[in-house]
Amino acid sequence: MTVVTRVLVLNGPNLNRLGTREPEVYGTQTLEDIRSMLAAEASGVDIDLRQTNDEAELIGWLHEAVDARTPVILNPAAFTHYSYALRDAVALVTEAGVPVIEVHLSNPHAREAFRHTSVVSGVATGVIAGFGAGSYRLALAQLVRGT
Ligand code: CA2
Repeated sequence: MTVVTRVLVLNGPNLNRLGTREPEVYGTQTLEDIRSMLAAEASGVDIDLRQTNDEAELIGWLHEAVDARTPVILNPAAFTHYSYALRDAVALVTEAGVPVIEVHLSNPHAREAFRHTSVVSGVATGVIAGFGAGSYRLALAQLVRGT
């Protein structure tokens, strides 16, 4: 069994605004709150949480993950629904045997029709959605403990 010492927690567009609006959909926690919660739960695991509004930067981080064989928790935000470039980058990582767990704060299937499609899910290792910041916690537990 591989011991996980570092996890990349990658977040897509607009998630830097988390905690500032639509708390009924996304909760009140900021990304920094989520980072500290994950770090507190997994001592000995380096939680490298990043956010970008730039598709190319997000893809570059996935290339970094495959090169370093670092497991990934990914909230692709709106890229989820249409970015084939992001899908291809996720496939590069998972096909190399490095896990990528797709997470969502909300449950996209309970929302507008355009959110019902994820072009990423088919190449992700797994998907966790609808539990607010808990989606990230569940993903981390799976990566670190396999539970
Ligand atoms: O539920 C999720 O985590 C989403 O990935 C969030 C995306 C949305 O496009 C996906 O369908 C589902 C939206 C991220 C925008 O985040 C904000 C949060 C609070 C305030 C403003 C933006």
